[in-house]
Amino acid sequence: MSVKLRDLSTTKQKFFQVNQQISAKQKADYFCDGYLIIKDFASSLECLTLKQVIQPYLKQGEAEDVIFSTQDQCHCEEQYFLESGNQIRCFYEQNKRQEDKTRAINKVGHALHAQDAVFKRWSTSPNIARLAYDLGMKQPALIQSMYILKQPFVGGAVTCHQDAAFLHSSPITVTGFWLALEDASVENGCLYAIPGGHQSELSQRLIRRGNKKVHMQDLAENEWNIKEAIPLEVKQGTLIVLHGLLPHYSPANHSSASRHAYAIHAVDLTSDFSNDNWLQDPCIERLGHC
Ligand SMILES: O=C(O)CCC(=O)C(=O)O
Repeated sequence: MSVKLRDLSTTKQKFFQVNQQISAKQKADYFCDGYLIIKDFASSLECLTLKQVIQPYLKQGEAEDVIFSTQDQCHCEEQYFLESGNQIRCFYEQNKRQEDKTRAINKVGHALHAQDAVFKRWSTSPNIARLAYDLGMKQPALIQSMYILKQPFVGGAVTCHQDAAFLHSSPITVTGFWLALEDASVENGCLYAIPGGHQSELSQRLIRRGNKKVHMQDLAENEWNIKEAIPLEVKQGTLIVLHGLLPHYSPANHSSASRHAYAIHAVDLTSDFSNDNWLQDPCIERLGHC
């Protein structure tokens, strides 16, 4: 019997496995290391569903040829990128081959959490909400989402960064929830992070001036040593929570296995979201208390 996954996610059948509250030890680990790894956060059905629901967006063929590269940030000058904060748009790898566009998609962003019913349901689930409150957020709200494909052989590197460089607020509250939709290993470009690196200052900020201009501004000397980064190899369904000041990156994928992930970013609405962030007019999805 073939299963219609999209239907499954909207019927009464259980789409989410229900997760427990995190323990005091997990919370302490998060504040010590700047990240928290939660195994089996999502079921294989949830992962499969999200992987299926993304497919039509990859095939829609309307995507402009905008490359997403953290090496030179050239995408940042493009209106297609700047206006994607409340849209669902595809971005390409730097070394894409013209004849096979779908296989060269780097990521889909930045409002799946609001503009697609299934992604919205997963992103705003009580599991994510509970986690955000458990980690001390007072009024957590999702503002950005990305489906990252890291496709075989072409999946590019993401340079070392702190998420607060892109989603800045005073005080800094941005928190990333990164779900492995496929196993992530050293071979296919898993995340790397510097344990405890979130205790360093914010080193850069992507600043937007007006409608067209964005630039990366250096704020402080990098205090972190990238050699201290460790690979976060995880299985499908694992969630990695990332503190907004944690330096993290992922190398290119030179293997034959893809490394799909879904990342959502929340801020605390009690903090002031900086009005010179690249992301303006985001889709805000508040996470309810549960
Ligand atoms: O998935 C990746 O390779 C990078 C993701 C990332 O940097 C993020 O979600 O902040």
